[in-house]
Amino acid sequence: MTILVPLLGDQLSHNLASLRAVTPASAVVLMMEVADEATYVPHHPQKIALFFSAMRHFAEELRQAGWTVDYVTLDDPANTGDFTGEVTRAAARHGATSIVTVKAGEWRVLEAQQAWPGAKLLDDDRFLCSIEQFADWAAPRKRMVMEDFYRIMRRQTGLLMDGDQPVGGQWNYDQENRKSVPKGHRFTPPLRFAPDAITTEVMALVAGRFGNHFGSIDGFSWAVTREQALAALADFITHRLAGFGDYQDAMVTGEDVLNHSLLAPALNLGLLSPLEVCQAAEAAYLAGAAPLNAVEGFIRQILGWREYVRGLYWFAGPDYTARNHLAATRPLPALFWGAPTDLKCLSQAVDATRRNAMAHHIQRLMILGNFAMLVGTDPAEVHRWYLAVYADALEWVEAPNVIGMSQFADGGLMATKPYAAGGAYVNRMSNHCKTCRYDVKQRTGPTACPLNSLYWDFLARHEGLLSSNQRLWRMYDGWRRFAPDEQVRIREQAAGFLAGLA
Ligand code: FAD
Ligand code: DLZ
Repeated sequence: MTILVPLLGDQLSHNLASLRAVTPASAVVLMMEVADEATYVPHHPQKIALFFSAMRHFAEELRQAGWTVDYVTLDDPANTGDFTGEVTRAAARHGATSIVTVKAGEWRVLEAQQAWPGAKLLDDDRFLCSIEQFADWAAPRKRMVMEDFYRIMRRQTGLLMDGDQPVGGQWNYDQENRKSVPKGHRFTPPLRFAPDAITTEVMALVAGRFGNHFGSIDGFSWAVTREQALAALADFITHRLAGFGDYQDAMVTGEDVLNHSLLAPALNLGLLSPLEVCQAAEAAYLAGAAPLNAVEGFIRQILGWREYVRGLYWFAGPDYTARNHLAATRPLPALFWGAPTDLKCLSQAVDATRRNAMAHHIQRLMILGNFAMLVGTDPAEVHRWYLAVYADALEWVEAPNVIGMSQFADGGLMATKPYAAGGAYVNRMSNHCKTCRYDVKQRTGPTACPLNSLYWDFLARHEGLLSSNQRLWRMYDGWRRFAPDEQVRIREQAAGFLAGLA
């Protein structure tokens, strides 16, 4: 009697529910590199290499722990190229009498799993809030406010709690977390991992098969094992957590990481658990090694945002990625795939994405997402781009952030207003404008920062839909204060830029 245990690339956790449900003596663990997963969007080569290398390392660890692992490599001539084909082949190969697997993290793959004959699908219990708990919380609400959810999670886990009250007397210290970076400030670089023999082999495979995808394979230095991920966590806690809050929303020319943790890929692959990461940050606070604004801000990202977007993804249903509240239809501008742009903020964010398969949160939200929304890009195209280019991109976490938070395509399910900004915001939060060819103070004219006219044009274009939003009142008041001929000039300026984009 053999039980087949298919284990997916983002299920690399030794305490996975399916591994707990069977014994090494009765089961064969199936891991599969399949072309479908590498190409359903054109993933960044570093992302594919990260998944394949981490999967191969995890398979070795399982074998050392006594499991029988059937690992199908991408270049296996018999590889069918998709999960269902490989599960069918493996079931026959091993004479499997049943299939036990953990539910996939996205609708597309879950639907495939549901068609595997007789498969027992187990809940993925590596999150702090179950899908059912989130739905119970969300269903009766008119608005799903993340901050309300976060407080429940703080009480549930006891993280940064003093009895029933938040440590320090406040739930949220965000107002202390918007500092700009002083000139000459030096950030401690993150711990990187040189490719070992397994990673090197995978990088060659990926370069050969997917070298035409956007992104550079050179410089790959991601953690590919739990041991490395724990080292990256310890390094972040020791060297960068203390400054995480202060410069959380800052952007600096030539600085890819600042004080961000770079832990999202390890968390999303399952190499780290969200609770252990939060507990490590809390311990640093309790030991006096990091201030409360930093630790609370960091824990909120994981305990709050990460759990919230996962709950929202499943609550919103499989058609969430097709939402298009603002009826935007423009194809994704070529600059997202590396075509030259004179906008310094955009070129910095796209170049970091190309080199690292990574950009930090404010680049994703307020530079790339903001630009895509202002120019009226089809949100489905924006969604596919983000899913392709980031090492941490899995649909359950990417889609709410893109469709909901950054494109306002869900009509306000997630965000209370569109995250729209002109050049003034970028100038306040970064030093990019100082070396940009455009003048951030100008709205019109040949050297005016395009973000300014695009911002006002966006508001004007969507006045019917957005002007009743209380949180946009001040912006629309600003727009109406322009003289009519200035409004015309601004919109002509935006139209000129948009015509150039097309
Ligand atoms: P840090 O800044 O160090 O934050 C710590 C951790 O908090 C992250 O590792 C992550 O696990 C979690 N986190 C922070 N913000 C969020 C958030 N908004 N939603 C969920 N978790 C969060 N995150 C992904 O993991 N995968 C994605 O595909 C993804 N796509 C995004 C797309 C857009 C448009 C935006 C605005 C955000 C997206 N995020 C995504 C959230 C966030 O930008 C990344 O988690 C973060 O940049 C990863 O870098 P880091 O590990 O250094 O994060
Ligand atoms: C992202 C990814 C890639 C590129 N390749 C594979 C793969 O070949 N095999 C695999 O098991 N997982 C891969 N993944 C991660 C999956 O896309 C992810 O597990 C599903 O999206 C889960 O829903």
